[in-house]
Parts: sequence; structure tokens; C-alpha cells
Amino acid sequence: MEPSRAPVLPPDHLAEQLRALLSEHEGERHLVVIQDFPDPDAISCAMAYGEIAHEFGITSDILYGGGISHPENLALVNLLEIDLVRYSDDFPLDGYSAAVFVDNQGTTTRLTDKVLAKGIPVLAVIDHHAPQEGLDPVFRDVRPVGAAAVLFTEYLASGELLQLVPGKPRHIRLATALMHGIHSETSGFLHAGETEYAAAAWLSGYADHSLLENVLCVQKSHGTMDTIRAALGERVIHGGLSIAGVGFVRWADRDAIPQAADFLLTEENVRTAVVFGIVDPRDRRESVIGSLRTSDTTLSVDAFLKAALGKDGNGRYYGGGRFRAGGFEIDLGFLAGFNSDPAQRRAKWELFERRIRESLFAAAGLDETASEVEIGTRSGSSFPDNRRGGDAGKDAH
Ligand SMILES: [Mn+2]
Repeated sequence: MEPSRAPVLPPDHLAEQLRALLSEHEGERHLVVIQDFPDPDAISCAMAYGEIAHEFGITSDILYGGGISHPENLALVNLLEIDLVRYSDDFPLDGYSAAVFVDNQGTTTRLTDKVLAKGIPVLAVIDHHAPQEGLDPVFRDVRPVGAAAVLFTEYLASGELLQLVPGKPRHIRLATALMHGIHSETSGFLHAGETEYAAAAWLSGYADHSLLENVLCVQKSHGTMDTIRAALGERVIHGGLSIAGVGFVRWADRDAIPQAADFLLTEENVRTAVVFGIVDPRDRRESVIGSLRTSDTTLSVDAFLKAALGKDGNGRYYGGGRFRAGGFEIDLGFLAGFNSDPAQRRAKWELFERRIRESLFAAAGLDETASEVEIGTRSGSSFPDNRRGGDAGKDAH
């Protein structure tokens, strides 16, 4: 008996709809907007849109507003020769006929307002996160699959938009990138289901597996190792929840925070891990950035982080998430900015560390005093209740 196979095809003639739409836009120049801190899923989707659009004589530029520091992501970009453009204020937004948002719906990129202000029409939103308002695209494909790369794999498998040719270098790189996107977004297929496996199986006919190995086997930087060591030393575990404040983290080592959370999650009896630190970006304000990872399938990460950390003064939640992963960003507001006095830096850190840790344990319904591990000196409960800090964003790192 033939085993049943999940068809690698998008539902509702979405591929045909996209083909019809792109045919109407032949010869244009499009902007592909990805999240501020692009991950392999986002990068591979942007690459896939570029290749598909190319078939319609459309040129596209991939734009992001933050940074790429995760070594694996840098390896992906370098080894697969992907052109990404980091937005700066002198980037010319003129001359684009349309913008598309892939692996996001405009809420995890600071470029959305700039694109809308420039009057660039939003042609497509292709994403797998929970549906969000704010953009009104001509084409919308938002489905809860394990990676946005699955959606693009389905478009390719349909044969409606672009026929992949085995052995063609551009297509090898694209299939390898999408495979990496699915691999990374499902934690190495640990959280993959039939749909994700079927997409990966289809891609395996075109991908270069030794190239994928090169992307995956990147050593961790010294900064990442230091952050993981700090997380191990500072972690407080109670009721399966492991929380670690790692202090000040260099901008270049920002992606060490999710990697440290991944690492803490591997400890026995830990079901959820949260790691956070103060990051001082060069072009944005100093903020607390945190990552949550969980193996608890019953935990709604999004609801948990929203309940724990609340909203900023503009009504935006400090945190949010998706299945098994989430992140938060809390602007330091008036306390932002470098101070060379170690005592002041320490006091600032302790203020935020305590407040965030207490909020997380409280939202989890846990009384942390039962298992508290002392971290430095704390000066009682005289901290101000200041949770409103300005322009905080959220992204699922
Ligand atoms: Mn994604």
C-alpha cells in the first residue's frame, strides 16, 4: 500500500492568484521588507520572493531595519550569496512600485511606517504568525504553518510561479535557504509536522546538503559563550521556569540572548526558559531585550508575555510570541544611555532585572521566594513602578 503523502500545494489557488497579480506588475521594482532582526526563515522567504518575481521581470531589494549578528545567519547570507540591504536614513525609498512583507505583517519591522508614509502600495503579506492588523495588501497568505518558508515552498511546488531546475546554482541556493528556514524555525524539525516534513522532502530534491551543513555548523562566538555562561550563573529556577538576567550585552552579541534561552531549556525539569539583558544599540535607544523558549505545548507564549510585561505608553505590548518562542523589548526611557559609573550601571541593571523577573514569576503564578537564588545585592522594594518607557517593539526572537 502506498503511504499517504501530504500534498505540497497551497490551498485555494493561492499560487494562481499570486501569478495573476505578479503578471499585472511585470517590469516593476519591489521592496521586500523583513523583520528588523532577520532570521533564516525571513531571509529565505525574501530570497524566494526575489526569485519568483524575477520570472515576471520584477526586480526586488530585500530591506531590513535592524541587524544580523547571529553567526548562523551571517553564514547563511554569505554562503548563499544573498543580497540584503540594511536600512539607513539615506536609503532612497523612491522608485519602488510596491512593497511585500514576508515572514512578518509589518509589526516586527520599523520600516512599515516609512513605507506607508512614502505611499508605497503594499502588494502582498505572506506570513505564518498569528494574523495582525495594520496592513491592507492586495494578496494575503497568512497560515499557521511551522515556517513561512513552507508557504514559499508550496508556491514553488505548484509550478505556477517558477519551475525549479535541479542543479541550477540559483535554484540550489534558494532550495537550500528554504530548507534552512524550515529547519531553523522548527528547532531542527523537532517541532515539525506533516506539512513541514512534506515541504522539506520536496526541497531535498533541489537543495545542496553539504552547503546546508556548512551553514549549520558555525561555531559560537566568544560573546555568545560568555552570555551563556552568565545565564548559567544567574539563572533562577522555580516550577519548571528558568529565568536568567545576563546584565549588559554588547550590541554585536544580541543574538546570544535567544541562544542562551535555547541552552537553558535543555536543563532537566526546565520547561520554559527566559533570558534577558540590557543591549545598547548604536542607532536605537538602550533597551532590555529578552527571549523566551518553551517545550510546554500548553503555554500560550504570546498571552503569557503580554500578561507579564504589559504595554508601553503608546499602548503597544512589550512582548509577544508564537508557538514555543517569544521575545520582548523594553525601552529604558529616561534611564537609557551609557553611564561609565559602575555603581550606577549596576543599580540600573538591578532595577530592571528584579522587576522583570518578578513580573514573569508572578504571571506564571509562581512565588519565586521559595527558591530564590541571590544575585548580587538588592535594596528592598523601593523600586518605582515604571513600566512605561516609550517606543518598545516586539519580536519573536
Ligand atoms: Mn518565521
